[in-house]
Amino acid sequence: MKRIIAMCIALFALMGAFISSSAFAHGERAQMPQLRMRTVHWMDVQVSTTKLAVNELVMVKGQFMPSEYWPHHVNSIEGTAFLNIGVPGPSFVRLDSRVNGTPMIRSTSFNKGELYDFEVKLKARKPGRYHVHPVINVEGTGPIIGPGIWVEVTGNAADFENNATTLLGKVIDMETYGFDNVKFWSILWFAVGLAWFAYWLTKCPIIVPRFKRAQELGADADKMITPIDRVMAAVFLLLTLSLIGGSYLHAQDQYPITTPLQTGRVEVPSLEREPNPVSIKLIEARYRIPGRSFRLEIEVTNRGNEPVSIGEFDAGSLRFINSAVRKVKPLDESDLVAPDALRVEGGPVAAGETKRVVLYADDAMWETERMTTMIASPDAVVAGMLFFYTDRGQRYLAEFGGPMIPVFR
Ligand SMILES: [Cu+2]
Repeated sequence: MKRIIAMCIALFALMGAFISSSAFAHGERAQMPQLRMRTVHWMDVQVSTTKLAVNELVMVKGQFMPSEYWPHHVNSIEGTAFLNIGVPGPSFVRLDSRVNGTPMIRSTSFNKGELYDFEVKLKARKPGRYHVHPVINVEGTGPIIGPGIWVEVTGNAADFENNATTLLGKVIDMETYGFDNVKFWSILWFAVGLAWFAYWLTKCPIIVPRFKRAQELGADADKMITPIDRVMAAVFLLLTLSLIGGSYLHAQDQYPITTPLQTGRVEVPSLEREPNPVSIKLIEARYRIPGRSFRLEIEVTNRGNEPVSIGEFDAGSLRFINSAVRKVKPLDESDLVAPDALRVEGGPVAAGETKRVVLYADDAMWETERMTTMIASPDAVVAGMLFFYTDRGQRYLAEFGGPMIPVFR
């Protein structure tokens, strides 16, 4: 017996440890590596401030590119998609969100391989420390989560203000608007239902004995319903119908102008961008498990008139930086950037040149961010983004994708 109790205690302690350690993350690591690598590439995600008070604003900005290697078994972003923010609970309100300058109040669709600028304006609602992520919700697929940045909100939740002006010029408080009405109708219908239930509870017999009696009476079971029961039923019916009809007329009278909830879609226009002179072809991708090392062999073609060097390799929101080309500092302790983890063999690619380049992205992040489960997938296709830089700092993006071969020794 004592042993069983001890085992139970140990089990609960283990569960507690598991729950408390997983409470810090919120799903970014749980998503399959293939989904993280082959859905949306996020770039330059930043926040305008990491510390603000309740009622103050923060902008979340950056770029994203839907992958050309979007998995076939997952609904495409070219269907229906919606730009959102992932934070725990209603800790912010979204005042505005835009993609390529177009308001994102409604759903849209995005093209694979196209680069988009996004920005979301948030107002702090509750004090706390939040990991703020941009998110694209894709119909039939779910949320595709971008990199998170810690934002701290100070102040008092009671001071939060969120007023809006209706199309008729009335200023309303969004925190409480219509809440009394919701309370009133919820309580009223609950009371009506309860009264109907209570009436039948006064009848004898009730529930199972009544059911048995009805079985016994067979075709004559209707005789159990008395004339008073019928009168009460009519009263309840009349009361319900007149409440619905009367409140409908009252609402029509009080709010003569209403608009339905808007569900139409919006189109996002493409932006004019400088032509990209860099193109790449994947020769081979290998992931060596013992070394947590991703080896990529590619053929780079540079059609521009300046040499380009590879400065960054991104896969599934993990960033591996070639410190010889650029210096990057992590934004905070959870920023998934390895400032010196990308080794490039083959050097810069000269103007007009086509050459083979081998990259090594070696870091424990593959393991800690649970990307290594990519070897367990029946569809071992990976994708990622390479950042090429000219000497004057101009950046060109090139996506790679294809099968990955695991190396176990
Ligand atoms: Cu997070």
